[in-house]
Amino acid sequence: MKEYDLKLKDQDGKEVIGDFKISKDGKVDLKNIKSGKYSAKIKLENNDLKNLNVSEAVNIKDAMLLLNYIGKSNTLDQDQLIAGNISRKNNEDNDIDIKDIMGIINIIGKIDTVDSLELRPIDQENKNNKSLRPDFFEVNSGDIPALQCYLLGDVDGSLVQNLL
Ligand SMILES: [Ca+2]
Ligand SMILES: [Ca+2]
Repeated sequence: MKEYDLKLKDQDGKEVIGDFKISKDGKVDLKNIKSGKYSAKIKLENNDLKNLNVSEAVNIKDAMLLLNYIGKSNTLDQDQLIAGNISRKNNEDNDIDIKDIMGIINIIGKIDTVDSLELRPIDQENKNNKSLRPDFFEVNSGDIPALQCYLLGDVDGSLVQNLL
């Protein structure tokens, strides 16, 4: 796997200036940032989008998973709920609804473009906790929690399995 650039934001949504990477073995190097809460995305370049087949990773299967979830004919696990929750009000909406399905349709129809992967902390102690993982993760003196990456819209995680 190649190295990817990370875009970091602090708790107030301000971009953190610096050169942050996710390394070939999937680790994030954040030695030089202050303790606090951050959110992170992996920035994808045009070449990455092609190499990772991002446009194929978000497809009608993902939309159907959400549709059936809303119709209560299937359940989704925590990872699938995070990846499916494209439409969020003020980053606080944890619900899956028709707007999230529209988000997927817009990606399929190339009305919206995907240019990044989301990173979320993995709650090791509460793996079965159904509440959604927060956007922000704590950094304490250089130590960062385990992070999982998601392509929003890729509900079944077909891309992320390829990437990590
Ligand atoms: Ca939503
Ligand atoms: Ca998919």
